[in-house]
Amino acid sequence: MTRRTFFQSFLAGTLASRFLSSTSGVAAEPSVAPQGLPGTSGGGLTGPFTLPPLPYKPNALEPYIDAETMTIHHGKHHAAYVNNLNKALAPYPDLQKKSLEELLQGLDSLPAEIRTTVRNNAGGHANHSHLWKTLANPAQKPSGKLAKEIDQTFGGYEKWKEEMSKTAMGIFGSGWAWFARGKDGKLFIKPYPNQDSPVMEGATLIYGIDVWEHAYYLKYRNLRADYVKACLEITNFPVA
Ligand code: MN3
Repeated sequence: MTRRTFFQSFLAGTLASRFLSSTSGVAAEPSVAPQGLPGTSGGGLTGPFTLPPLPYKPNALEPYIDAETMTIHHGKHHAAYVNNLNKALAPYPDLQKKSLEELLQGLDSLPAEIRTTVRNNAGGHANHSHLWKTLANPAQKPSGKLAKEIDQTFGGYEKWKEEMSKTAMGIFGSGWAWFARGKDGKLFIKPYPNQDSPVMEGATLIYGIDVWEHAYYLKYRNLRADYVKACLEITNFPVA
C-alpha cells in the first residue's frame, strides 16, 4: 500500500477528501458542511469560523514534519477547534459576529458556560491558523527591520533560537512557546499553557512552537527536543 493510498483509506472522511483533493491538484468536491468529529461538534454544524486550507501540501515540510502528522494535525485537530468554537457560539448570534481577537480579548465578558470552551477553541483556531502560515521548507529567516530587532532584543538569531528552544522545552504538558510583539511594541518569547496565546493580551503573534504531543508524537515519539529543533529549521518570517 502506498503512503498516499494509506492516507486516503485512513482518512476517508469528507474533510480529509476535500483536503487531499484541494492539495493534490484534483478538482475540489462541491462545498459541504464540515464533518462532525466524534464527541465534539455533533456533526454538520456550520458557523462563523471555517478551517483555512493548508498553504502547501502535507508533505511540504518533510523531513522535519511528516505528511501524516500534518494531515491529522490540520484536518482533525485544527478542524475540531473550529467545530467546537462554532458549536459553543451557536446559541449566541451576537458573539458570532466577533472576531477571534475580540473573543480572546474579551473572555471575561462571555457567558460563564462557554468561557472555557471559547478560550480553548478560539485559542486553538487562532494559534493553528497562524502556525501553518509561518512554516516553510526551506526556511525564510528573519530579514530587514525584524532581523535587527531580534539582534537587539535577543543578541542574534541563534540566541533567539536558543531562547525559543528553552521556552518550548520548559513547558510541562501541552502548550506553546510564542514569539510575539506586545502592545508596547516590544518583542518577547513566553510559554503559554493549553491553547492560550499572546492574542489574549492584545499582542501580535509572530512565531509559535506547538508542543502538544499531537504535533509531533507520530514521528518524534517522546523526543520533544528533536521536534523543537526541527521547528526552528522551518520558520517562515515575512520579508521585512
Ligand atoms: Mn496543535
